[in-house]
Amino acid sequence: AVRQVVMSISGMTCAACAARIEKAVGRMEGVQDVSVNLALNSASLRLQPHQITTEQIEHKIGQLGYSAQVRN
Ligand code: 9UX
Repeated sequence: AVRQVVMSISGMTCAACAARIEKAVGRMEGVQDVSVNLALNSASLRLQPHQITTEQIEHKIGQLGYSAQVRN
């Protein structure tokens, strides 16, 4: 099964910020696809729920110096 998730991200100020997040999150086990939209302050992800949690992704983005939370 695949879970489609949208996250709100704060703290991005340039295109390289979005690229950093895409690269780091895209390397995580269980992330099938990630696309970060700088203008919308959001990320769209496809996850394998048995391999990764949204909390792990939020934590990773936090380590990079941004803040992320799942958008409901
Ligand atoms: Mo450019 Mo985005 O230095 O932090 S990567 S502002």
